[in-house]
Amino acid sequence: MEEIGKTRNWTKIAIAVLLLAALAMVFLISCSDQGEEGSNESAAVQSAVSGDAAAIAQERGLTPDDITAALKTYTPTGVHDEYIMFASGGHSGQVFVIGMPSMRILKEIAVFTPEPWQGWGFGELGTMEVLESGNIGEHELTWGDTHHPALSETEGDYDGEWLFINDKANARLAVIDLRDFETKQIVKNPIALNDHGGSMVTPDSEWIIEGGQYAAPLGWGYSSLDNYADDYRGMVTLWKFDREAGRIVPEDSFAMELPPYWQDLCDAGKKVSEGWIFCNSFNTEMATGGVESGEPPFEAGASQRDMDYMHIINLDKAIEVAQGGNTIEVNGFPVIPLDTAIEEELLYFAPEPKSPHGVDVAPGGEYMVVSGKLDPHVTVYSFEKIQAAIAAGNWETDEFGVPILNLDDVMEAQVELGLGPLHSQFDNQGYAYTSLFLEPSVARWSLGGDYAELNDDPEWSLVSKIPVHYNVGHIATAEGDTVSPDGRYLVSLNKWAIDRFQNVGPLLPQNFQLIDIAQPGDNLQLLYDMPFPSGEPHYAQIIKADKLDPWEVYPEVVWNSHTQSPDPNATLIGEERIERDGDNVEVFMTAIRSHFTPEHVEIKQGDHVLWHVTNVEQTYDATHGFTIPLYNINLSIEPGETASFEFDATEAGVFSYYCTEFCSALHLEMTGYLLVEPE
Ligand code: K7E
Ligand code: CUA
Repeated sequence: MEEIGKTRNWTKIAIAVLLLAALAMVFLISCSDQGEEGSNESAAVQSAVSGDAAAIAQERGLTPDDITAALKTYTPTGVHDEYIMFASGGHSGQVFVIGMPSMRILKEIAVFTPEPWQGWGFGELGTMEVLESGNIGEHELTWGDTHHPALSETEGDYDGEWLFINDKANARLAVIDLRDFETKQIVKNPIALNDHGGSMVTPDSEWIIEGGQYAAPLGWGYSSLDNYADDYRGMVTLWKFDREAGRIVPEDSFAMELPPYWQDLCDAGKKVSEGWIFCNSFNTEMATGGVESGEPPFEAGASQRDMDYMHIINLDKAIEVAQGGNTIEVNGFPVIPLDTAIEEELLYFAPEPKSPHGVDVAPGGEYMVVSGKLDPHVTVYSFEKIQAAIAAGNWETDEFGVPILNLDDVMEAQVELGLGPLHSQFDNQGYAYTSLFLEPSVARWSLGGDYAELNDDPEWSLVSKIPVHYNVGHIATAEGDTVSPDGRYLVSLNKWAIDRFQNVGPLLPQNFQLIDIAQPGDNLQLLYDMPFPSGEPHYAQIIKADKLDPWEVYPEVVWNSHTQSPDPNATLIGEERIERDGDNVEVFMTAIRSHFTPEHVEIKQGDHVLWHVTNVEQTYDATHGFTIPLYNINLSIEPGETASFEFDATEAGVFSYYCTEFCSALHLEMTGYLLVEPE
């Protein structure tokens, strides 16, 4: 039987190869007016396809599907990817930049965790300052649990300028400048110790949403779990982003107190629902755990009720209330109290089944999609119906007095998809995609309303499913959470890899799977498996590569990348010097292939040293590194950049500093002596 199957496969391969040969012929004919070179090349393509390709496919045991997948993803040398994916790095605390469809990792962006290649957190003053601003009091934090990257948007579409990401473990938010792919700011949430529902942006990135998760007394305080309903609270924080300055402005930001349900993910309304935000929640049971004392464990206690509450927040009105000063201060940060939120009609609930996860707003803003982890459906809410229900004033309230709209009044549809639905994304063909953790697979389903005319499938129906390997969390489609999704590709961010790769010991990589979603209907193709070896990424966003316009080198040979302006301590060639003022020594150094100037720095034990290095190169990719042994100093100085560090020369000795980037044939000679004379 197997043999017959194999023969059939080979027949299919032969057909696929013939098709390719035919394609090559068409290509050859269409190129025939391009002169001899073009036609030679085409002939070469044709013979490679018809001859070698079949032999290679046979030798490697490739199926016809494998061959098309390879053709759809293979990216020749020098060819750039069409899309760029920004993936959270999970507990690496970083962000990863990945080209698509090749799935090549292009960069790790250091965010919450020191990273030596970028000289992030190894003495360079700007990086130390950013990392230190994320500390909690005296407590130095050297990692993060990055969850949800958010690209900045203009009118609901990615604009390629900024990237935001949250640290779930410590409730922090970071701002990354996409001119140089560097983290510029970390802010610590003043009222919560951890978060989850961040970061999401409003359609013009004026506000960055950071929702909470595990309720606790606001302001990092203490209260016994016996006082849970009274003292514990949920929250959502709205950070004001100043695009001009490229910074979050904490003084203009605020939070809203919420009942101690566990707020989960949020999404900003867009188009028709712009000015509102939506957060799902779970543990409306207010379970407090305690399995060790005979209480139901959280997983059971927090899953008793059939419904939790989607939080519907009138953001525009909340901004007015906060700016009007109708707030209390918690840790010096303005918070709209829950009672005020209710009185001012800022907050409503809609029931959502059951232990929900994820809330995703459709491209036009008309619908909110919520998945119930323990319910086989996605529930779709209509913004229009929500508005009508609010206007009708027909509701009950929860024990805190928050209005709960009737599910029947606000629901547009429920679509049965399968087991363990989590997160949804959208495309340009009227489809939504939802990850099914337990199956594990990704479901394609059709939207209704105005989206129905974009495909031939019946509205609000399951269209297709594709298995993924294994245990999918988030999924990301190209620009799939904007007002104009591209479709084309979907990446399934799978938590478990199990047998997909060579065993590398009990700790396995995650598995990103690239799926072709370009064809409508029951037509999804798995293209590529990419092991992800650093932390557990949760979410990713995928942007069209041509929307990004980063610098090749810094704009001027004096650049401070933290202020994004000329550095007063920059040193040009001929200006190198060592200045001494008592025990304080200041070094002004240049770096250019293949030397540092000066090459001797002679100081005394006990000196305090402030040292600036300017890379005076303006050549693309001519980065120099700089390290001094023992003192834990390591910098990356990109073309045009000035980097500074300081240290106390407590140890006497001879320290060879050198360039850590292999920058030229004489890179090993790019060195110098730091001589610290004993006291
Ligand atoms: Cu579903 Cu943190 Cu977005 Cu993980 S969350 S999967
Ligand atoms: Cu500069 Cu090696």
